[in-house]
Amino acid sequence: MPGGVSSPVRAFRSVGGEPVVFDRVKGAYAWDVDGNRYIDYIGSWGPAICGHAHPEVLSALHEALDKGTSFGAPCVLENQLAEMVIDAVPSVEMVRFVNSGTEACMSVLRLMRAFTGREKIIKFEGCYHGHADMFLVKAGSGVATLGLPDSPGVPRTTAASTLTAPYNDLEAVKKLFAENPGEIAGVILEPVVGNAGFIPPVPGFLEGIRELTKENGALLVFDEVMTGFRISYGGAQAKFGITPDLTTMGKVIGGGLPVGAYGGRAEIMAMVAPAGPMYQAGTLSGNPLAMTAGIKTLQLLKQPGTYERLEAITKRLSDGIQEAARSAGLPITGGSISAMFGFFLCEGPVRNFEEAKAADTVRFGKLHRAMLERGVYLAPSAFEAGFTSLAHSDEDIDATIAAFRECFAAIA
Ligand code: KE4
Repeated sequence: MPGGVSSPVRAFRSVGGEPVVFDRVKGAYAWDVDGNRYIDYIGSWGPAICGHAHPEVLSALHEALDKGTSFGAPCVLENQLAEMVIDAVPSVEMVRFVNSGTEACMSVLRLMRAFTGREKIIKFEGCYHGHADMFLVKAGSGVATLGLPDSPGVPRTTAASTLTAPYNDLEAVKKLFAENPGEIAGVILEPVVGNAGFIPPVPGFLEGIRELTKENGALLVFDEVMTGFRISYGGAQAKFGITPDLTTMGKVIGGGLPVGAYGGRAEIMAMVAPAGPMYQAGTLSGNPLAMTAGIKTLQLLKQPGTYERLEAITKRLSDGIQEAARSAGLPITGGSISAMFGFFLCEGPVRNFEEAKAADTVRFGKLHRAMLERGVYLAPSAFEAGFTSLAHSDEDIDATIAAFRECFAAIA
């Protein structure tokens, strides 16, 4: 397997050392094949928001398994999850399930172009929308982690239709619209960036993008693959009160099984085959196991007090990390929103990917290894966000902050 992994960021290339090989996960913890336990702040990159291998998710899956693993035909479970997503996410009146966030973003891009008849899109430097060709232009996540100049294999003509701007820079977006009148199908962005490290929108940015897309007859897509059902039950769009035209989702809605989804205004989604002419399909889309895990996960998240708990433990962790670095005399900037957090080892502020690149990635590598040795598993990249779950206890947070204190002192 190239690099010994099924996904590049797992290879620890940017933090050094050999990746940890997992044997099992449960709640807030992961165990490697040598039996070492880690407090896990990746949570499978987002899906494990209720904690890994939640007993109610597992028992629902055990029950579903006896009825088969894949139908390749409509099943009630798809409609049940679809209704939950439609009820929860303000922009979604109609939804299509796929099998990954990449597939969701790739499909929504085709839909944007089909609906507007325009070809160009705007994305933001450092944002990651999966690995489809047109998004591998100044992308984040593993592309940024590995310092890849975008990616070979992406046709120049494809990349030429992808315009980019710095995150949080409304003037740059305004300029792109002025330079490409009537040609831009839409703008896609992470409403809270998690793939260039954790970068929240500055006040007015999301509202400004919403206005600019409306003024220019372009669509607004929130890529909520990471923020969906994590920033709030209705995603970042509910938290910030900005309604896009289309939304992509993944991770949490699959409860740990492969699921992606795209949805939005019914008049736009009605273009998707077989209701309309825009083709998109998938053998395992809507399969009963993934739907079951998603339904149970969303039912657990809908319980009262969920997001208050997630907000509280994550803010305490983030504040603890900041305080630990500062008391070791190290520059740090960062923060948290709901169950997502991050930090950069530099003075800050960090409002876009260019500023994120000022972070001390060598020192981050030392920190990552030192934390691993203390049983804390952080994303193996300075350009990823961290994730908490309902399974992280107050003791886990205390132990993590203590480990950060020791490690920052050791690497100062
Ligand atoms: P997947 O194809 O990996 O399911 O989703 C792609 C994607 C799309 N949009 C956003 C905002 C995302 O964060 C992602 C995937 N996130 C990365 C973590 N930064 C997945 C981890 C990996 O690539 O191994």
